[in-house]
Amino acid sequence: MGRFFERASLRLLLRPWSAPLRAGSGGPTWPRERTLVAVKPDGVQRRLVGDVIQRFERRGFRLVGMKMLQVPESVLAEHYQDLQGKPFYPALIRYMSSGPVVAMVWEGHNVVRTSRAMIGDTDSSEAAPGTIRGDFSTHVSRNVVHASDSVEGAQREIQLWFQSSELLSWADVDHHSAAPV
Ligand code: DAT
Ligand code: MG
Repeated sequence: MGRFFERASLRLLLRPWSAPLRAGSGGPTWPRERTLVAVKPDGVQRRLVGDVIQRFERRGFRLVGMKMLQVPESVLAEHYQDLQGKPFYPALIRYMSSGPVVAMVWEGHNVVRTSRAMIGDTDSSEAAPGTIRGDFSTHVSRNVVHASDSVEGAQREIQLWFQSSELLSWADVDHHSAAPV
């Protein structure tokens, strides 16, 4: 019996993060979608980190990784590889490496698509009020926040920015009925 539980919990620990999560017995299954969100240097300097986190928490997403870092240019070059050759690329790399960034991994149903809606249009002047960029940014080159734009892109970016040991899987506990320790 003990062996069984040992093996079961080992399986749980070793499950890759992209594997489907079974919610309760007979409940629905869905992939644990994750995305990379980063508060850019202008967002950190303007004290907007808390606001960004609050929006994702209130929406109901699960924070599974977070760190503050000065992003190396080599990481930014890979992160923005599709934009190499654009006239604004050198300025983008200079700006993104100019100060600390707060990088997060958020998890939840359709988190990639929903977080793109939450951050708003790339061009701040097109970003709807109520979105992060629509509320806090006036120029495309200082648009406060990054969020991955596809599920495949998110997987690539998360692997680029985070070690797997920096990502924590956790489950909700019913704190009202849990016995105090
Ligand atoms: P997003 O950040 O919405 O995914 P993107 O991937 O097209 O947008 O571009 C990455 C970043 O590059 C964007 O957040 C800000 C900068 N950028 C994009 N277009 C720009 C432009 N026309 N002028 C200056 N910076 C730009
Ligand atoms: Mg992008």
